[in-house]
Amino acid sequence: MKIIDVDVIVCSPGRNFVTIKVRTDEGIFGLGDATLNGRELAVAEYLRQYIIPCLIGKDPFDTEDIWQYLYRGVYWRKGPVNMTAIGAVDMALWDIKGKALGVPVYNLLGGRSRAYLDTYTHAQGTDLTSTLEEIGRLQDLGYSALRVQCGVPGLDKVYGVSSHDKYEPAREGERPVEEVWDSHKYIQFIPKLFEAVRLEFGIELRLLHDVHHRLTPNEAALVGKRLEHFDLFWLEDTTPAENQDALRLIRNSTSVPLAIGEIFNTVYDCQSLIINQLVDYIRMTIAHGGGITPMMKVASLASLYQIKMACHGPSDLSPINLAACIHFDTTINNFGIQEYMGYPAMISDVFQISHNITPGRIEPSDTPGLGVEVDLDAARKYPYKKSFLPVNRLVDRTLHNW
Ligand code: CS2
Ligand code: MG
Repeated sequence: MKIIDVDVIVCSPGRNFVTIKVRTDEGIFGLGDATLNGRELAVAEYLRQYIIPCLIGKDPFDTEDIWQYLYRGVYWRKGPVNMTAIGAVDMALWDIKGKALGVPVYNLLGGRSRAYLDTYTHAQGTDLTSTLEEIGRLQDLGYSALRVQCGVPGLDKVYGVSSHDKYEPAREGERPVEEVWDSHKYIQFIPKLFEAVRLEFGIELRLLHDVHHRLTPNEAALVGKRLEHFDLFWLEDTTPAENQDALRLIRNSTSVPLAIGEIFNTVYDCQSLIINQLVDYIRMTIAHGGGITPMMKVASLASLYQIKMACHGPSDLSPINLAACIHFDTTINNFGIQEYMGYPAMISDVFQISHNITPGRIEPSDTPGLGVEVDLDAARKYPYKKSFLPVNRLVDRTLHNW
């Protein structure tokens, strides 16, 4: 079998997605998600100019060699644009292999390690009362694991609490909006939030929280200690992800479970975190981390240290990335939990997923390949809309991490 052509489709059914369709001389095609929120066209053009010409004529079954060719053969390794492009190609090739052999991708990776996947979704509110209401609503729907984010008194807008809907805040426009942040106000408020949640809902609910890279190591250690007796499932991205050593200080100060990794692109970004056992969950994104091929290797390394994989699965990645997560999660032994936020309703005009998704749980289907369909005619009805993630500043306008 040979690759003969690759389409790059940029569409915006509720938000921007970049999709690739790898075509073969046998008529079988594979789908990959090349979405990088707020930088979509960079990946699309990188694929068109530099990656696709190198794929023509290659055998799509050679996933390992093609991955090495695209990663090591480039010399300028790593980087989110590059790794997202490689990730999309890798997903699409596994999709082709599965379809050609008539098996779901998880059967090519190691088969089923579990009957279903546990998921968590996002609970958010602008204040304590509305956050508690939202948790109650989601619990009634059947969710037993929730990421809880709440507006902080004195701050106009915080990460994870969307003003318009539940989806990630990439906003249309020619430049990013700016938000204002104050770590002190946040640190004072967050223990009160989890105290109220435990008082209202008891200890059964699995609770997660995302700090979104905003604290210093010492501030993160303090928050971790103050949250310890609320028994969190994890505390995510406490400090900027570039400094792996920061996790050592946090780890030595608190037993709160730590999760990190959504902006990592390669195993080298978490190598020292894993071998020094500084975290409990690796949250790499399959699309941004170079695809299924390298993620299997990350999972193997993490498994040596009882560290679990909990892939990033926000709504700013398409259902193709979600499907890649589902196959990966189904097969690895060290699966933690899968993030699932849901999608804007109109997404189903373009993407149809075969897996059975219910509140708190995903059952993988045995459809050959990844189990996702894309309607290209429908995609054309939703043209790309330039959008950016916000930029964050302190009250005195010093730039801070968003
Ligand atoms: C978030 C992400 O899902 C998460 O845990 O941290 O949604 C992140 O903000 C977005 O993917 C950014 O595009
Ligand atoms: Mg996160």
